[in-house]
Amino acid sequence: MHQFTRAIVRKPGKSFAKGITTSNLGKPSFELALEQHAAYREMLKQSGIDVIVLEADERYPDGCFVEDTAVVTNEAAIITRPGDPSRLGEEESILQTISKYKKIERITAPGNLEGGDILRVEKKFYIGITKRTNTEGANQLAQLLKKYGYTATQVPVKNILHLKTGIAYLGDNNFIGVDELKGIAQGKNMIKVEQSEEYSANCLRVNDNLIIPKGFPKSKSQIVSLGYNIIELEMSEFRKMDGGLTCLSLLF
Ligand code: CIR
Repeated sequence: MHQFTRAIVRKPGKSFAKGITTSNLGKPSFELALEQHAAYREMLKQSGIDVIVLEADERYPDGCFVEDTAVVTNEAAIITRPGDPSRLGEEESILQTISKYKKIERITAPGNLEGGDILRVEKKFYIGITKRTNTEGANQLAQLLKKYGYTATQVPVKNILHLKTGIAYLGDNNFIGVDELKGIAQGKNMIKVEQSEEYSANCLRVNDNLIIPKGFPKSKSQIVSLGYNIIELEMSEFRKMDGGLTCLSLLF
C-alpha cells in the first residue's frame, strides 16, 4: 500500500452547519466538530504524517472536506472543479498550498469532479459518475492519469453522494463497501456493509493504520478479523454534513 508523508487538512469554520447535507441527522455542533477534527489530526500524526493545517474559510461551509478539491498522485496534484456551485472556489487555496510540493494539473469547465468520487487501488483509479462528477470531468482526469501511467475506469454511482461514500480500499486486496459497488472488488475480498451501517463503508488507510468510524460494531468485527492496526474515530458531527473519514484530508 502506498506510504504517505504529508496531509493537508482544513479546520471546520463557524459556518460549518450551513453546508450541504442530506443526512437528516440534525445540526452539527461547531465545538464538537472542532474536537473531532483535532482528534483526526492527532491520528494523522500518530500515523507518521506531517500535517499541514489550513485555517477555516468562512466563505465555504464545506471547506473542511478538502478531499474533494484535488486528486494527488506521486507525479502531480490534479486540482478539481467541484460539482456543487457553493463549493466552487474551495480548490484555490488548496492549489496555493499543494503547489509547493507538487506539479499542478487542473480539471476545467465544463468538467466537474470531486475527490470523493476517486478511489485509488494501487495503479488503478475508479472514477464515480455522480451528481458532483460528470463524464467530462472524469474523461479529463482519466487522460491526465494515463499520462502518468495509471489506468482509470468510470463507475456510475446511484443512491449515495460520492463513490467513496460507499466503498474503501483497505490495501492487501481487501475492500469494504455497499452491495451496489461490489463489481469494483470482483475477484478480491470485500466486506459487505449492512444497510444500517452504511456509513462505515468510508474507512481510511494511512500507512500502517486503518481508520474506521466509531459506532459500527458489525463492520468493525469483520474488519478486526483482517488483522489491521485499527484506530476508531468519532465522526458524528461530520456525518451530519455527509462527510466521512477520507473527506477530511488530502494525503500525499
Ligand atoms: C458536500 O455535500 O459536499 C459536503 N457536505 C460533504 C462532502 C463530503 N466529501 C466527501 O465525501 N469526499
